[in-house]
Amino acid sequence: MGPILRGLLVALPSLAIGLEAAEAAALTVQVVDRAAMPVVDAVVYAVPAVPVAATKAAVMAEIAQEHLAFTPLVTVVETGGSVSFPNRDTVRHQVYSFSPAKVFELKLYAGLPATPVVFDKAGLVALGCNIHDRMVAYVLVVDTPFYGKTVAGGRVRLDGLPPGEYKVSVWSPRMSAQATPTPVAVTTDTSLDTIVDLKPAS
Ligand SMILES: [Cu+2]
Repeated sequence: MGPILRGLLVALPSLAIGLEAAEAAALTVQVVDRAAMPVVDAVVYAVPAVPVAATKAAVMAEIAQEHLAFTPLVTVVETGGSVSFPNRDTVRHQVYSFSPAKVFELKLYAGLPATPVVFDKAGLVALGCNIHDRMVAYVLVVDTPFYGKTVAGGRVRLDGLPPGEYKVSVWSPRMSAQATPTPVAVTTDTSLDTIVDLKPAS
């Protein structure tokens, strides 16, 4: 066996390991409160230390108005994402936000407004309706394609994360304070448990 071939055989295993490590991983996060009860409908998002190219097509989010309420209460979009606001009630609504991340107003309307609203700045946007004071909803605009909302068990699975360092954040309107993002090194499929402080039930 010549020296060149021997060198190749030695190099091959390490090359294979290198390829494996580059595969995308999943991050599963469980969110519980101080009483260890699962928190559902919490937004979980992982911001990579090194920005990644878009891995999925942008989806148009929808916040409907039904029975004089916004549905869903919480929506998360990547920065630059759009949201449509179909009105499925028989009364008209006037949707607005005064939040610094997105100030806008949809003049009194019925049906589907012609253009969706683009959320081009990261941050929390609180929505209201000028006609119905009790209507409230939130759009959390995040600088990452890796986000989701917790379901039963307080769990959410974020897929397709390239290996690397991430800062994982949790947000819910039920939380009493903004939690500090948790640094997480993702190499293979990874799990993270987080505890959040909730506002007292009213
Ligand atoms: Cu309204």
